[in-house]
Amino acid sequence: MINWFPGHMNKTLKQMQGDSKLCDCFIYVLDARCPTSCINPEFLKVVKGKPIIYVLNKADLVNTTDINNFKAYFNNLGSECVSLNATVSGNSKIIISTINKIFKDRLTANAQKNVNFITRAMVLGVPNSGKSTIVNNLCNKARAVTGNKAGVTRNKQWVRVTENIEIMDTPGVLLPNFDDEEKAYNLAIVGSVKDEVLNLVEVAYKLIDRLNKHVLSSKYNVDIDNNTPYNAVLEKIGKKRGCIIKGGEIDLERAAKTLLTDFRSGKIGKICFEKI
Ligand SMILES: Nc1nc2c(ncn2[C@@H]2O[C@H](COP(=O)(O)OP(=O)(O)O)[C@@H](O)[C@H]2O)c(=O)[nH]1
Ligand SMILES: [Mg+2]
Repeated sequence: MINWFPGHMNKTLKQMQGDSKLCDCFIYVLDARCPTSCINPEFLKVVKGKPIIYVLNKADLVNTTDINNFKAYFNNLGSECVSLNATVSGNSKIIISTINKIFKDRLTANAQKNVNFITRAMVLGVPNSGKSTIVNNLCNKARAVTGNKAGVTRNKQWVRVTENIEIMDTPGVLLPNFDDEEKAYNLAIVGSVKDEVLNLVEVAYKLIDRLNKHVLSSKYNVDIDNNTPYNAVLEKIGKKRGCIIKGGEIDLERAAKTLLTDFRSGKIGKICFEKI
C-alpha cells in the first residue's frame, strides 16, 4: 500500500488553513486522467465552504467525452469546472473569467463605487497536477517553479494576475491515508507520488492493468494480449526498448520507468482511468 505524507505536507496544510482566511475562492487543480483520485479530504479544512473552481488540468491527455462527463459531474456538485492544457500560453484565462463570473455582483458594486477590492484565489491540489504551470500561465511568465515530479513547489507565493485578482500557488498535498488503493495507484502512475518512495515495477503493473492491451501491443510492437501476465508484458517492453542488464536479463525497473515516462507524456494515448 502506498503511504507517503512527509512532514512538510502537514506543515503546508496548516499554513494553507491560515492563508485561506484571506481567500475568496479556490482553484482546485485535478489531473484530468484521474480527477476523483486527486480529491483530498484534507482540503475541506482549507476551503471551508467557499466557492471552488475545479480545473481538469492536462486535458490534452484525455478524450473530450471523459472531460465533458467530469465537467457535468462537478457542475452537479454545485461548483464551476473548467478543463485546461496549462502548457499552452494564454489558456488559463478561462480561470479568470470564471472568477469574474462568480464574483460578478461584487465587481459591479465595486465599479459603481469606484473601489477596487482584490479577489484572492488559492491554487491547491495534489503534487504534479500542474498548479505552478497554471500560475505561470496566468502571469505570462515563469514565476513559480515547475517540474514533472512531486514536491517541486515549496514556498508560498502571492501573485497579482489582473487589476483585481491575486492568486497563491501552494505546494502539493497528498492524502495522509489512502483508503482506496486503486486511487493511490492512479496518483502514483500520473506522477503525484514521488517515484523514489514507490516500487515502480508494481506501479507499472498497475498501469498495464489499466491499459488496453491492443493499444499497448501496437505502440511497442510486442506480442501481448489480455492473458499475458503483467511481468511478461513488462519484459517484452523492456526487451524492445533495450532495457537489458549484464547477462542479457531484462532490467524490469528500467522497463517500468520507460513505460511510466511514455504514459505520463501522453505517448500511449489519451487515457482517463476513471469513469463517472
Ligand atoms: N501535458 C500537460 N502537461 C502539463 C499540463 N500542466 C502542467 N503540465 C506538466 O506537469 C508537470 C508538473 O507541473 P507543475 O506545474 O510543476 O505541477 P505542480 O506540482 O502541481 O505545481 C510539468 O512537467 C508540467 O509541464 C497540461 O495541461 N498538460
Ligand atoms: Mg508546484
